[in-house]
Amino acid sequence: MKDNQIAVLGFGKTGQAVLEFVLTHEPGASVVLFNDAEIADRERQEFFAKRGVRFLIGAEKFSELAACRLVILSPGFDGKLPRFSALRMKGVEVISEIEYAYGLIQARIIAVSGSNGKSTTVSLIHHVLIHSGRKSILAGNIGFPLIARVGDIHDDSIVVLELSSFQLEEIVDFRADVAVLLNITPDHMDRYPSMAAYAHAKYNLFKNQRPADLMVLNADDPLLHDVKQLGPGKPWWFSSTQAVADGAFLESQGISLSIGAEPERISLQCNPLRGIHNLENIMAATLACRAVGLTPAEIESGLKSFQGLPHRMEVVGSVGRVEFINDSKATNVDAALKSIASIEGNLVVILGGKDKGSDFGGLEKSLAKKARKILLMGQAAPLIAAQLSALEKKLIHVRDLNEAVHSGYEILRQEGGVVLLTPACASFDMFENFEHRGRVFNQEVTMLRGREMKNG
Ligand code: UMA
Repeated sequence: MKDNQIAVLGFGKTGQAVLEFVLTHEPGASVVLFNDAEIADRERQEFFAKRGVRFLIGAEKFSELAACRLVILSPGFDGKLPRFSALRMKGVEVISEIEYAYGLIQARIIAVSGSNGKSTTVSLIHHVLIHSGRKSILAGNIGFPLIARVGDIHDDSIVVLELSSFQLEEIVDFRADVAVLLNITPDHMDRYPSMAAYAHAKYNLFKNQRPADLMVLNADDPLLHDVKQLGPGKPWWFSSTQAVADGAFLESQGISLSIGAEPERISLQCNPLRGIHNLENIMAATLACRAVGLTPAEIESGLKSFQGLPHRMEVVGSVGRVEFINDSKATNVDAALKSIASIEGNLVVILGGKDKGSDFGGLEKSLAKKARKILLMGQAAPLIAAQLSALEKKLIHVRDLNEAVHSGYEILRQEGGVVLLTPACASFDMFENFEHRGRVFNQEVTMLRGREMKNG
């Protein structure tokens, strides 16, 4: 890239990791950073500007990218938009961060996608691999850009990569030895014109696989049945409802595996994760670990010591008889449905945030059956209220998480029960991200507990 111009798009986690990489590894290139919005973090901007990065801020500066040889996209950028076709027409190479980083590594890759459960599944796989002494590198949508981990990856490493549909849209050569697709349910309908377009982005996970590679697929998801359309890899299935050949299924407090000559079994007696959806994640993780050579005993031992992740059905604690659960990562309707289904007894649900073009009517049946009250907050609150108008008597509008935590507590303090934060929305209307929203929820619960203890 000597004497050429490289553009990095986006000044978030990904863009900054790509900047670090190109500044170190492409010393002869001139580097520009493009961002549509103003950059809030002036200190970081200054840090990179001092190292020679030229900043192009604002959509009107996009045309200047035509002078670049290479443009590297952060996942938030939609590469299908006409402004990118125009760049490509001018001969500029436009690639995603994942594709750029993939070109630099040789190790085996386990890639995981799906509308829900990705982060839990990659964390499980990574945990079990490390527990059994393998060199696992965790990266991707879970929060660690792949490019930032390239220097740590050796030929004998196993890269465990969480991929979102955004990251899969721009796949050209990327190939995973083991590709896991957990489920496809509506999400990001503000970015895709249809469910078919969203599913198609997910199917890219398989497109470069070879016949010896593995596809790990949910047998209960009709959008994953047409294996021939998905790719040439060998399918292994998992199911929480039926026995499957070539895969994993549930059987008396454990997982049965039917992938070799002899059936195998993994006990789930010490499973720390709630809900059927997590059993699916565990089965998918088990198959991925089996695919890279771990024994059932190694997998069982690793699973036992997995702690779960923050902001995913995280039990924050109890105040009196009220338990608070933080599922801030449930940013779509399907994820919220699964969380609600996994809780028994009195329930108050906190919904709302930034809408992504969702159909909240999908929650009606489950909420009618299980929720005592539904607390609505954020930008999407009026829309959710309109779509759940049949449940009007259960709906309460709250200003913020502080009010939600206090109202939930007051509603349940006599009889006891669970207050569940499962927003079914993105967080960006009120918070930096879902982690920030989850942390605020946890803090509010801690403060409430302190106040109640003081009051005796
Ligand atoms: N930006 C523009 N124009 C655009 C889009 C974004 O200028 O059209 C700028 C923003 O102003 C900002 C930067 O780009 O400065 C943000 O880039 P980004 O949206 O790609 O976010 P990153 O911080 O790089 O984080 C991304 C993923 N975010 C998204 O896909 C939206 C993170 O996933 C991921 O952890 C990280 O890369 C590391 O791989 C988060 C996410 O919400 C968790 N993912 C979605 C999901 O899970 O549903 C897909």
